[in-house]
Amino acid sequence: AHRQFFVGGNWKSNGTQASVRELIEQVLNPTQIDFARVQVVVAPVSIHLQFARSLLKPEISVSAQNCSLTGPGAFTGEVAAEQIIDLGLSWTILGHSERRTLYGETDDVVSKKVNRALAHGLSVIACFGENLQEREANVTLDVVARQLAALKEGITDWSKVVLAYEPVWAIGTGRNATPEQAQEVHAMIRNWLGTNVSAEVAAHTRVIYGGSVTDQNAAQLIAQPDVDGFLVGGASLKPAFKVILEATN
Ligand code: G2H
Repeated sequence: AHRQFFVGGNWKSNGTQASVRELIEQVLNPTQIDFARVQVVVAPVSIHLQFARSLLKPEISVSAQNCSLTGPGAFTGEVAAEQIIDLGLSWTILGHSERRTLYGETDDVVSKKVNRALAHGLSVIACFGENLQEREANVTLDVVARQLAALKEGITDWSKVVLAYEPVWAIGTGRNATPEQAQEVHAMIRNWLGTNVSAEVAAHTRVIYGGSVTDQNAAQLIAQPDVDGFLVGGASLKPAFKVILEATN
């Protein structure tokens, strides 16, 4: 099955209005991208969402980095799916490992957030992956299967979900998974989808890799049959992002 590649830029809690403008005007907008081959989505901090949207060319989508488990109301500091939709945006990242480890989001919370985001019309980049201790204990595939099973509980429309496999030991560490390590887990994810969801979902769902993707390793990673793109953190804030985007051409 042909799957459109997907490259996400997760800007995390970085940037100023000036740096966001520079990145968009000097790196993102000028890069020649075949949008029929690759879908490109960037995720600025929430207070930069509209600003980024106003500067980016229309083919590049803008995503939130998180979305509330609750609706609009008395929930100080939270941004609800309805408010992301109201900005004219259609994506959110959910379950990033930094949300899980630093802000206590459990598999169950992430699954419920995914469910609520989909119910309100958002598409979701759903993140998961094992930590170093789990990899060293050789339980990676069990951990990923557990995380996928929890996500599945919340997913009502797989066509609106991109799965982002992000091994925690590779995040922001400069230690990326090798192409073989990524392919092994991505193939297992696709196999899991075939067994536990459907052959069609297994064939069509984009499974992207995140964790220290750079201009140096992007081409080798994307060459793997089950790697459908990337969620890029640090390198998505730099001119290197252009090279990563071009790796999908
Ligand atoms: C993983 C990734 C983006 P980085 O968190 O989601 O970040 O590329 O900096 O490891």
